[in-house]
Amino acid sequence: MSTDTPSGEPLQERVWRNARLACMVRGAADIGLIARGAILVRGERIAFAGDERDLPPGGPASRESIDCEGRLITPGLIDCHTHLIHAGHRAHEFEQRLRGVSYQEIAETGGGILSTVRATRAATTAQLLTESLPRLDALLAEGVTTIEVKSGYGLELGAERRMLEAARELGRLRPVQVHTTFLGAHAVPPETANDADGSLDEVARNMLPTLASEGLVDSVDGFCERIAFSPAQIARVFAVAAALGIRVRLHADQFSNSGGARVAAAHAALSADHLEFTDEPGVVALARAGTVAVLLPGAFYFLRERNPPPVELLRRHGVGMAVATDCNPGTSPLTSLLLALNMAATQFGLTVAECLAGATREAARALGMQRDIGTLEAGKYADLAIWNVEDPAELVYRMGFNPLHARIWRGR
Ligand code: DI6
Ligand code: FE
Repeated sequence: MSTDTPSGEPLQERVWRNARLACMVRGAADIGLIARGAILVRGERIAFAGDERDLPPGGPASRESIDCEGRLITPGLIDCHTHLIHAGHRAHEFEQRLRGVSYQEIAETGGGILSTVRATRAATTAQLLTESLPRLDALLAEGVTTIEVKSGYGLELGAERRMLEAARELGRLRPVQVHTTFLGAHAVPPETANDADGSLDEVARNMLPTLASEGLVDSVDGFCERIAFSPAQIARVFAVAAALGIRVRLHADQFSNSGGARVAAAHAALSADHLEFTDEPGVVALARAGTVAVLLPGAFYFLRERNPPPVELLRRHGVGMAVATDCNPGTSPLTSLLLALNMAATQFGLTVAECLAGATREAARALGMQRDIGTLEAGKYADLAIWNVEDPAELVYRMGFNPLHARIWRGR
């Protein structure tokens, strides 16, 4: 790793010392805790993370030292599944569901996703940013340093483009890494009525190649469900993504065992998300493909679901588990990743170590970004979250409390 800038100036060095480090390295015991650790950062990347006694000496006289006073440092948190960019809200549908109307009934009578599509299509990019920035700021306040943001409420080229451009703009307006995901296969748009295949043609043959050519697409997603698209229809979109060299992920088996996990695995998806109804063959397929299971307890909780994802099978077959907010106006209006971790523990039975890995190391893998983020290791970006907690378990245990002391993104 270079120690100088292109002009030959020594890179800025900072060391965070007198800290407990949750390194989150795969294979380490529990969370890889180092009791008295230090992190040396050179420029934007970690040069050393480990026991303070092993800290490389020397460095430029300008090396800045920060005494963490024994605080806990984790990798910056990663929210690997959000629909953060959208206009409007669906509080009225929330009240309908409290009166017993199901999510599926609302979707099948023109509400649900299509309600947010109408609001999002009517919004300018500036309006999308005005509505979305407060949600992003809430996540950043809890130590999130990388976020995935999906399209999927435009369902036509111009509006899908505005969503992805707004997502990219978030990363210019705030110190955060934004991973954009094209979700044109989210629902059948109103103008094509019930012609799912026709709308898929527009998604696969026009929207995806066009938006990918504009540099707006980091990965591709779809909603594989009876009220959305079939595995065969999803496979058509994924074939175009593969031809473009773009990785995929999938909303899979959320409300039924509709073959989502298997079609995700068959296309070497980075992640398969929700998975409440995935069966053991589906879990085995995910394990063989190295696909990460992204668990979304906010939607499970908010929809008052009763059938949790097969966590024990995922563990048994060695499928990595990430946890995310699924921040969206219909099934998970949640802007707290810490609360999502609490829900993953209380609703799905994940351990504290699994929850913390789920918002760091495994979330990085779900985004295909594990080379750069997700653990405290030399070579990774210096994305850090420094916490006022005595026990790391407090990060999962509390509900609605934010113990963040400081958030560091790319060393600053
Ligand atoms: N599953 C979900 O939970 C979200 N999208 C999806 O495919 C819900 C999106 C919405 O209801 O607005
Ligand atoms: Fe989602």
